[in-house]
Amino acid sequence: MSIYWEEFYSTHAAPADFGDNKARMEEFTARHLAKMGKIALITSGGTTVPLEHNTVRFVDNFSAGTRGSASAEYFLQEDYAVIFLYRFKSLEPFVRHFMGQKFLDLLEITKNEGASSIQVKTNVTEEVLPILQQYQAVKKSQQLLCVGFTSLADYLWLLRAACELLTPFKTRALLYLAAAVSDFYIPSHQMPTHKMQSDSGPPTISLQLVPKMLKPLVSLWVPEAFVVSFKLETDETILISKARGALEKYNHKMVIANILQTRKQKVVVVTSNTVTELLLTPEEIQSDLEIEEKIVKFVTKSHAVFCSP
Ligand code: 9Z3
Repeated sequence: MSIYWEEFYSTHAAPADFGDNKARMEEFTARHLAKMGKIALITSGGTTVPLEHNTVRFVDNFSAGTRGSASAEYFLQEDYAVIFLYRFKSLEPFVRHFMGQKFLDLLEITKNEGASSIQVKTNVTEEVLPILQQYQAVKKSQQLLCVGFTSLADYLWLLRAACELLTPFKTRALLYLAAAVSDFYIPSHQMPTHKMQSDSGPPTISLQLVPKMLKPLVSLWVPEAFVVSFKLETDETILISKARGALEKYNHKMVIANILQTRKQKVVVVTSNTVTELLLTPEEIQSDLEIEEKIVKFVTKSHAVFCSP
């Protein structure tokens, strides 16, 4: 059984930090609206689906947030203001390059007259410098707002609020919906309050369909915006037909279709009258080119055509 999108919001309370995040997005959009530039809402990472109100366990998915965080950097390079709506603990723009042990491996300790100081190793300076410079420029110009979420409900509340704030940007708003949002969940009223107990035996968990928010998003929340959705499949034979089906159903501008295992090397961009394959050559992979650079170039070019009078 599936419910209508309105019912989701009337039966699932807004997250505790929703008011604060909404205020941050209001401030950001008000500032950028006056500048008359383009703005992108990028969604990134997976969503959790809690199995208990006091959540100990949840259903999750694979998404690392590479697509979203890398794309955010390329949109910033194209002079977009960016709202980056990301799953906490998934990758974030700029810092994604130096995750985990790699960060510590960039550093060395030097000693001078007994005093220790920390420096970036000379042989990696060239790697760190352009990223640090871009990060600092973006910070100074306040072109990037990162807003985190964890659960499916957190995400859906923030998504609607962000869309409503983008409405006044009209065609200058671009939505790039790269988050891997769960299709299934347990509605709030069917979830136990406390941690499920193993002495009650194995639980039977019945998941329901999440309402398709792309429908109100395109037709009601941001009707003039350039909306790009993503379609993930594991079966190559249904990928393009699924992408076409989504375009016909939701009537937005573009679907970027990808296969789980090859998503870092190849995507197919489907519009109402074109199908374009974007891929990395072995040489490009060798030289660490990212497919997101090609995707963002393609998308921003199409957005420019869409915006031009
Ligand atoms: C994607 O297809 C993204 O490209 C990935 C990126 C999630 C595969 P990573 O985060 O992976 O870099 O590890 N996102 C959308 C997937 C999705 O759930 N789409 C919905 C669907 O296919 C519709 S919006 O039905």
